[in-house]
Amino acid sequence: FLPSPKTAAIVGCPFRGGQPKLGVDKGPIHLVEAGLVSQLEELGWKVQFDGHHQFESLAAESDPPIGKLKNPRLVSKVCESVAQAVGGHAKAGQLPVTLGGDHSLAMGTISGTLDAYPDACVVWVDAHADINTSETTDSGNIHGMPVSFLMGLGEKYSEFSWIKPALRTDRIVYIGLRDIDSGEKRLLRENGIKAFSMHEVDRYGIGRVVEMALDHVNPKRDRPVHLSFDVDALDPSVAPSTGTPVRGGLTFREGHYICEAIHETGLLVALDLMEVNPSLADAESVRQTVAVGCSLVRSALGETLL
Ligand code: HAR
Ligand code: MN
Ligand code: MN
Ligand code: MN
Repeated sequence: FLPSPKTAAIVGCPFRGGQPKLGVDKGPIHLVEAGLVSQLEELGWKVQFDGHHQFESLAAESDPPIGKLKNPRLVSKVCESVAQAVGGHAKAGQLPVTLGGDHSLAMGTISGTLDAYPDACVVWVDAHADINTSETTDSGNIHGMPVSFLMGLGEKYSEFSWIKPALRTDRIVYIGLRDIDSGEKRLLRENGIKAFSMHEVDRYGIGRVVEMALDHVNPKRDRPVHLSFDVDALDPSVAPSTGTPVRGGLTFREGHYICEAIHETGLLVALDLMEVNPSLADAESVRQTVAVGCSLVRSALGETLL
């Protein structure tokens, strides 16, 4: 799908409004400072990076909760601007690499991808399903809800009316899940959404899981793929610096294998790397998490072991 020279556009999104913890807005800064741009250039990519996006001007004067939704106006405006950035890069034939920031940003990134590639499918790698609606959420944190907004599940709010419910329930597949709220389990079941939890990773191994995941969303291997990777999919021993770590996660290799296998399809058109929080855990854990983040992006963009 991408013309050569292959160009990646780094979309740095220092944003934390979809959840309450400080620091996740610093994730993209650390990833770029660790040398991500030159690492991708060494893989042969042209890399466009015109600085991190600035969202301050989008802050609403007052942003009280709407129902249970926290920071709704800010999250909506930020994601709308991210959708335009990602969609613009994708339409220009570039591969947007969005660095978060919290995972509410995926409302923007996936909207942008589907605007440029309406038949794209999504591989969502995460400990969490992020499919709560404003009705099912306990926390009110919108980073736990982007998938429901993209699908048009749950109540509609005029503040989010820019989002087209463009994501079909059969065009997303999850890998790595292990912390799903009961309301989310029901939404997954009722909508027939395919998910490979850590149980399936244990049972089948990551190789077969990725193959089965792609068989579900992309049986003929002809649809563009958007990979949305929440770093908390990895085990906390591998990626400790993240806001909602959950034990029992993907190993270093399992995480990288997913990225490598998706690269091998030749179908990747957009990538998110989300929820790196350099304010959580000690300096060595932060260094380790940022390094793993960079290395996942390199794998998705073609770095091989041999
Ligand atoms: N399910 C919980 C909620 O909705 C927690 C999910 C948020 N954590 C994430 N997203 N990092 O993947 O609040
Ligand atoms: Mn840009
Ligand atoms: Mn997530
Ligand atoms: Mn998560």
